[in-house]
Amino acid sequence: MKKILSTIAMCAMALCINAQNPSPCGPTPSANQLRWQDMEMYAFIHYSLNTYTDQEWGFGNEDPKLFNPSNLDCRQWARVCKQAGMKGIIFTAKHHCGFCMWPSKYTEYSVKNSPWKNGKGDVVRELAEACREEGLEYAVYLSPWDRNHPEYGKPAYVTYFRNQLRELLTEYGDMFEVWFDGANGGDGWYGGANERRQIDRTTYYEWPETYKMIRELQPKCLIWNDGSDRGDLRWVGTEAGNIGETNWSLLNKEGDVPYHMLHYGLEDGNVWCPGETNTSIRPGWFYHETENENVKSLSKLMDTYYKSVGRNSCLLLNLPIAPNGRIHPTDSLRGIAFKKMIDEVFVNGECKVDSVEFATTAPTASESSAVANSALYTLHFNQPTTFNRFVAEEDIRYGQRVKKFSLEAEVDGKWVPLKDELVDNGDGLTTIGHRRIICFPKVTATKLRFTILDSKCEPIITSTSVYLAPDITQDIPDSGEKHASDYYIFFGADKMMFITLNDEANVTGFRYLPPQDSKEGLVTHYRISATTDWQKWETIGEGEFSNIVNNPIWQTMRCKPTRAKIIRVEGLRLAQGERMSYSDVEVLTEK
Ligand code: FUL
Repeated sequence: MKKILSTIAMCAMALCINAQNPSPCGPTPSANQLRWQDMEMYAFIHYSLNTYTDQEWGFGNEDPKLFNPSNLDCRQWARVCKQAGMKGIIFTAKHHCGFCMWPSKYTEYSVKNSPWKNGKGDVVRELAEACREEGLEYAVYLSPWDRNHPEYGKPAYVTYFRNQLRELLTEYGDMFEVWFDGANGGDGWYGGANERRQIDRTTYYEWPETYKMIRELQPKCLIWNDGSDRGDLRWVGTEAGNIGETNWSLLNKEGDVPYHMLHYGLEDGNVWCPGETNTSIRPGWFYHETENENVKSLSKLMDTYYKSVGRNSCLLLNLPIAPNGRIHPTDSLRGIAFKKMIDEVFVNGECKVDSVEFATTAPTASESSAVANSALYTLHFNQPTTFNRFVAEEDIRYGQRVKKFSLEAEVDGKWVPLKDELVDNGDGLTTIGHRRIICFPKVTATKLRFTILDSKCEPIITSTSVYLAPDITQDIPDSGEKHASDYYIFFGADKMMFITLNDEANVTGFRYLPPQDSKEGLVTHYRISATTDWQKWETIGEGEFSNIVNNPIWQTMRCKPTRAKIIRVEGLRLAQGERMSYSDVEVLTEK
């Protein structure tokens, strides 16, 4: 059966609901998950005592008096986020250090004991109000791990955690999401105990009870949980800002979720659990002055957009707050430029499609086993048209169906196959879901053939469209995390590395770039010592590289200037394996 759909004036085609009265195919999204998927982009905001101690993870004993921003302005945050195309904000109400950004009545470790507004301030309230004023959705991150709380690890802490959550759920208006970070590193201050506490992530927090409370108090709130109990949304297995090109919004209700399930979903999963892609506009989640030159470039942000929103996910983009209480101008300008570029492609760059021809059975589907669930859409252009992006959308209300498709452009009378240029292996033409964007080099064609080769059930495509994305010119280059060093490096033992400098110098710090392709040998806890003569060693730093497993970026340790010719790096704890490894190291010296 073939039919020609009527010509549509503008090119983006909202079309082709070919299934009449469709019935669901496998698990389907809840109303909350559907609403969430349409948000597409929203902001994370990381702000806490870490902002004043230059850390990624506070230990839990940092002084609340450090919290005294000169110019805290949640309206500036909300305005910037809105202009950057963000539909909402998720705020770190409490990070791992346990410091509460609202005056919780259950702890003294909060803004109420800071000099800011003489202890009368409430950042959560100011932000919730600013979001409402700007028409943004609002949400919180509440770290289950609390390195300050004396009872952490015992049942009393779980009650405390739930009490805090109840405050947040009841006193600040509607929340669209609640984010329960899965990091449970162990070490902490814990009211002075200063020890390592391990918990059983599957039982300790009694999540089912907590979920019940959330559903009762805020029925529209989505639960993000990196812990054992399945929430409404899943982590994507990396903080680098990309999800798999094959991305099923499904998982199994029970059982472990290893990296490949987080990243690609599970084709035959029995619950709907879409992936939320979280990443920061800077290398770290919190503000560090040393990263002012490392704010992601426009092309890096566009790449992130294609690899998240363009792969059936939503993008949760972090904008940290600087010590003065505002988003740094570099980040806000970059965020706004990012939104402008998205519009440049998907609003101004839309190409006119003159008609779409549709056939339920694709002639080219013969290689596929599921010919019955194939389909062919041919987009016709009256004029040869140049484009480099293709977008397809499924009606996910009835489940996610498409497993494999192809794309071919008719150029000078010949069909030329297209592939996703952002994918290293294969053509990347697999799942679609809510929205799939395929990027390829510019092509000038009179027709584009979109063939669904395999689908779980009859495919329901709601839209197909093509765009011409402009080249990104005058981009600020990604200032590059890679730094090639030319020291003489050798291992004295499996967990001991020596770095010899060309000349003796005043050493002021050490930087470590962990292995990028695996966790094998990655150093989480270190001791660094220095010497001029191999005889007298001085320890110049000892501690943890916070969050290095999930976010393997350059780590910086600073120390008082120390004369040295040789640096010794001891890997006190490794994430995995017995031999420490690195991608690069750097010794910081006085100029
Ligand atoms: C991680 C945390 O440990 C980081 O500090 C950050 O909050 C990130 C979003 O999640 O797991």
